[in-house]
Amino acid sequence: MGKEKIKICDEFYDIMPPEYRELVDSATYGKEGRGWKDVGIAKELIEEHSLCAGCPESIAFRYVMACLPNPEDTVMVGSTGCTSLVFPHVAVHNIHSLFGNQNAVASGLKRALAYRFPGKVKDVVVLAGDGATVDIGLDMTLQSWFRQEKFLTICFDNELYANTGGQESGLMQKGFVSKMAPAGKKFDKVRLPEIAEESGCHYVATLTVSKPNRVEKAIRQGILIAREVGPTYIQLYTPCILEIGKQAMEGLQEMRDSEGPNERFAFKEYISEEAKAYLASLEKEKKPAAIPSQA
Ligand SMILES: Cc1ncc(C[n+]2csc(CCOP(=O)(O)OP(=O)(O)O)c2C)c(N)n1
Ligand code: SF4
Repeated sequence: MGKEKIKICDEFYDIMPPEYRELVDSATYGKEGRGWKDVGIAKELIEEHSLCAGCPESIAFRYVMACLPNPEDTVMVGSTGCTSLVFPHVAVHNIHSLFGNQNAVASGLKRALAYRFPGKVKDVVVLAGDGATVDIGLDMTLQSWFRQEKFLTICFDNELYANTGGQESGLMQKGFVSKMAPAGKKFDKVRLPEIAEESGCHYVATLTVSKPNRVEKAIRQGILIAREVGPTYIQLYTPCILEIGKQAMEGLQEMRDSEGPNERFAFKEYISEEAKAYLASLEKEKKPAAIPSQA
């Protein structure tokens, strides 16, 4: 949604619903310097959602939306799961793909956009749960990285299949017992960030969504590097508070507890040499889409 696309003509301005006028007047799209700080102010950054109350996926989604460097020319590709409940509320072009197929769909889409709009920046961002990314969609995820497809893959890692009641996923912790996996997970959490690095991703980050500055920087870097260099991957811990038995207000603390230096979501970042050189060139040119400096 761009400001030009939602502009209200002067003749109708006074009869438009106040909510719509507010949406248009306070829209951040097209503005320089937009970012996570706009969450809670701008309606297009997901005012309402149909996730469980307090689900960390909702704030993660808002940060992603607020941090897209080029929202009007971005297409998001989603997959079935709790994440897909938010897409109907998202003011960005988006495609719902068959469960697990998201990276295959994004590959074709990115190539088609490059062909159809030569010389224009069109970003593609995949956003899916761990079941879709690591289990059922792993083949499509890996093959897109092997082919060096130029888009960012974001995994909302809640360490299980939340939307279907809590089945075991490859990203579940060893020993964890969920409603639909009563025997407990028998092996360690699959190390997808390491696999992403070995599979040709040029930027890989693992983090929770407890620190918005850090999330913003990761999302921007992931998109800019994917645009020019090659595939990128971000794994965000968005705990399913329902499955781990937490209250709506306890998601943030759960993320803080899981990101200590020796915890499984300690902040980790990998940047390939090619991507480092590209980021340095952006910094030198001081491009408007530059990355925020605070980590
Ligand atoms: C092809 C296909 N297989 C299976 C399903 C059933 N299904 C719907 S949501 C879901 C789990 C999603 O888990 P995950 O990707 O981890 O996302 P979450 O709900 O945890 O955010 C499954 C297996 C489906 N809809 N389509
Ligand atoms: S089931 Fe879990 S992941 Fe899904 S919306 Fe509820 S809290 Fe969030």
